[in-house]
Amino acid sequence: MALEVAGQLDGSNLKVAIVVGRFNNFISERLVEGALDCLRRHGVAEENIAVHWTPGSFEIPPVAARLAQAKRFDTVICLGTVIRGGTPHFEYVAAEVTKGVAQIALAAPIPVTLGVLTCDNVEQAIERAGTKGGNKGFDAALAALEMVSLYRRL
Ligand code: INI
Repeated sequence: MALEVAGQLDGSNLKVAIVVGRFNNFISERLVEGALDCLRRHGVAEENIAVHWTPGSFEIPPVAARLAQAKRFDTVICLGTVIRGGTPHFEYVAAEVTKGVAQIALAAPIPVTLGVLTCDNVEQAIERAGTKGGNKGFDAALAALEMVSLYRRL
């Protein structure tokens, strides 16, 4: 019988940092609500959750990097909303935030998860922020809880 190693979803006693870009606030706030809903429902205490707001998604990685090294949290959840506009700006912001969070996640001693939407239009973003596509903030929080548990079993 092979050894199977997988994480559990128990948030009690965990300290959780959320980093969220304020840009496209209407959507990003829904992602935060989804993440908070997930954390509360899995036993994370209100006083153990800290939400950090950045101006936009581009600024998420430097804040997440500091939080991931701060030894004050068990996991960092990155949330933001990047929506394509009429210029290539979207491509740069989307690439930097996803690449940046991935690099931090590889180097950090704690799990760092990605709930940053990269959408072609507002409708796609709404779909993923609490309507028919679920809530990617909730999903990123759930992944964070599972990864904390998994790291402790490695
Ligand atoms: N930031 C976002 O979070 N989403 C976007 O869609 C976006 N667009 O498309 O411009 C965006 N830009 C701001 C960027 O994240 C920085 O805050 C800004 O460039 C200042 O450094």
